Amino acid sequence: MTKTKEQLLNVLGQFQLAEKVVSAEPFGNGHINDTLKVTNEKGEIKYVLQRINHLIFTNVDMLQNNIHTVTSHIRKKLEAKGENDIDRKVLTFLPTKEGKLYYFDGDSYWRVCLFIPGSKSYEEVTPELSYEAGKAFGDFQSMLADIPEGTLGETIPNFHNMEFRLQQFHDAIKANAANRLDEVKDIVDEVEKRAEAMCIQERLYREGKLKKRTNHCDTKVNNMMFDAATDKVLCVIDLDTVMPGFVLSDIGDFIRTGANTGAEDDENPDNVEVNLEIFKAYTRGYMETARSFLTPQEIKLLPYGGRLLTYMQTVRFLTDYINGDTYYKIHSPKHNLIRTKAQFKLLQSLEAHATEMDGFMNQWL
Ligand code: GN1
Ligand code: MG
Repeated sequence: MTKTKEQLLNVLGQFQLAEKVVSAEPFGNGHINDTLKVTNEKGEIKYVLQRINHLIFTNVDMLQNNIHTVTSHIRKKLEAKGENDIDRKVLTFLPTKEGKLYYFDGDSYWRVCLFIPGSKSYEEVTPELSYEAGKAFGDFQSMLADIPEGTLGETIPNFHNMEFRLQQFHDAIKANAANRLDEVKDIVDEVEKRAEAMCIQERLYREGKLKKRTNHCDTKVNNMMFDAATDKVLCVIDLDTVMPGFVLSDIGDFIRTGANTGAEDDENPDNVEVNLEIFKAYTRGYMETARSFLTPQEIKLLPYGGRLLTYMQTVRFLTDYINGDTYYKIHSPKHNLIRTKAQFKLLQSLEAHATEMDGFMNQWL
């Protein structure tokens, strides 16, 4: 339900804000939650207001508790390192006047965090930004590596579990709810061909050869804030999917989103190729900060992570198309199919460069 300005200001009035705010306007371009920038009377952005998509994040209590645990943990680490400017290096969520981590207005769940002054975000990646992003996401994982098992919940159960995503895909095919199966037959076959090879992590986990770690699980370049003056990463944002899972998520999703010469939903698959410079720069940065906790087996698998997450996203977009577009926000009737084809083209390009990308890891083995 769209909210009027008065309703939004009323929601904001429920939180412990330090200053008067006058407007809340759409901000960024996430596919899941609604994000608004909140300005004061001088027109300065002071806060970020988000309406949580509770059809997707069904356990809002768990979600907000996870985020509270993660941000407090990082804050303590930064304090212990003697860092300054900590409010710009970790998100600060504001409690409601009743001291809760979110506000429920009868139909929507809301939360507010401080906007980080002097920061900017990027939608496009250069090798320099990619290296900085790799260091930052590796550092993020490394700071969270000592959160005891069982502390964080899975805010979306089995979020990056490939076997589970294939199960959902097969359920969608069986139901054929939108009658679209004929149209996507060829790409369904391509997905099936690769299914077994893409479930390595789940198998290794069952055999006790791979452990779960705390991952960000949405490592797009636009999920970090850069210092506008220095282009160094200040802070990792979009913490909804920080949860226990398999380690390849956080390199894989960056390769998928950052190391693509085209767009995630490029209408012309010819535009879509892997950009190896971006991959190498991210990997170098990531290895600088993540090496200390990675096992040799995980290091070896990192480029496979790019193939896996691209395959997973192909499966997720295709499943949503087959289901009749019930999950992702779409901007045109065939948007999910266009996304599927663009992701599949990226997967083919990653497969064509697999030997070179896998070989790049030898320097750390
Ligand atoms: C969603 O919210 P956003 O747009 O950053 C999705 C990711 C997908 C991505 C595809 C909770 O992320 O998993 O990779 O779209 N988030 C959720 O662009 O499903
Ligand atoms: Mg996001």
